[in-house]
Amino acid sequence: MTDMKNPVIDANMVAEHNAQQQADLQADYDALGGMLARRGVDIEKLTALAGTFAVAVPSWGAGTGGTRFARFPGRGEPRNVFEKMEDCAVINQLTRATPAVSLHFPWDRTDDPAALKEIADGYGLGFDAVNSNTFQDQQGQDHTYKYGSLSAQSGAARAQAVQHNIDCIELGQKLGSKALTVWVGDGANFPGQNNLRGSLERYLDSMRDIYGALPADWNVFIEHKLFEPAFYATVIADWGTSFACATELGPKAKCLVDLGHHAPNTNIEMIVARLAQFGKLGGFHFNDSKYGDDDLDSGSINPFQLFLVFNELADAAERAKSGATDFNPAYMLDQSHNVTDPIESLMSSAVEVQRAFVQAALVDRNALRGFQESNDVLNAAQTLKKAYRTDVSAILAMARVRAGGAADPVAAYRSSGYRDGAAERRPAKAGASSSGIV
Ligand code: RM4
Ligand code: MN
Ligand code: MN
Repeated sequence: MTDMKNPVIDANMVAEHNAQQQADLQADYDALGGMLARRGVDIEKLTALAGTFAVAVPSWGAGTGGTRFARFPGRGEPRNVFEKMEDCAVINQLTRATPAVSLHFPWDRTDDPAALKEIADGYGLGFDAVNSNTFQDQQGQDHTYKYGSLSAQSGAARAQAVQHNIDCIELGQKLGSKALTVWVGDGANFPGQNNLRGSLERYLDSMRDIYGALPADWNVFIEHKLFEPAFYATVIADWGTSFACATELGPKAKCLVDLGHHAPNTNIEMIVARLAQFGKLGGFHFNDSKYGDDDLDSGSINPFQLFLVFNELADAAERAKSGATDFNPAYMLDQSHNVTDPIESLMSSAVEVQRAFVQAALVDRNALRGFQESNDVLNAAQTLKKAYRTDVSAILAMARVRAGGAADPVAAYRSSGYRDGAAERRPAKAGASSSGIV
């Protein structure tokens, strides 16, 4: 983990917070350690593993989101990418699980990438995948995306969208990113609006141009989403289309799974297993959802699903290890916060994803294989449940404290008064929507 030259929250304050929690944490940790030892599990190994976990924070998550109806701005919201980085630094300082930021252009565009990189370095932050945005028109652009971008009928709109993605790659290169994530809202709202096959052919042509501009050590992640803003037929609606496109494009193209981008009840862990099996799992946008692309905090609705996703990831990692192959999907959050403090929500989500990662490591894989081979269905299911039901909170807290983070990140954040300070330093700009999705 990169270290923090410029901590945003006073390090003594974090140490004091941890000192207050120390006795309780140690007692919980020892009790859990004893229980795990009886199962033949060494708690120290799990704590060390927890310390290796990292998930990138979406810059856009630092602002308040909004819905189709309204946006209620929060206090002290970041007004530019530098302020977003400051908030992201707080998240990583306290959780020690979010050492990289995923930027979104042009929302985060800067004319001075060197300055941005320097600030990030000071906070000990790196940059994960950069995201392009051709789902809304930008000020001063020549051609509208109203009827699509990479798949638009208009060749000029397509060329403009391709160029924007190439600009994102160039900016990302200056910042040290190694991947571009492409999500397009392209699609149709009415039957007959688009030729379904023609749209995908145009999309692929555009993506070939973007793929051709990728540096040798870069990947492009294709993000699928069932619907919205296109309500009848979305061009990249599902993992099958994403997989077909990634395969067409070549080895540097992979699929990105955003947990909220599927029909309710979809077996997302199976999609993960399929993509991993065929070497096309590029990464994740973690969040949670009840109905659609709700962008709720990770683990807030269906933590068991998150665990089952990580169970597949642990299985894939084990297979990769024994086959001496690489398996390294990118982990990112993608959330929108309407009623909570974004910093608190992002910290909680990072911890929930880390929790699922550690719980998945607790699955007794040999036992599971045995129950599967002997068709002992009940015990196979119970093997997963046993890991999922284990409260690993003390492991996560201990890993944080040992890495210099906070035993309880939300409590430490609240007592730091960071939000009050931000509200003073960052008065809202009249009429500006600042950050957030709407
Ligand atoms: C989309 C998708 C993208 C994100 C935008 C803001 O639904 O999830 O990943 O960049 O929202
Ligand atoms: Mn997403
Ligand atoms: Mn989304």
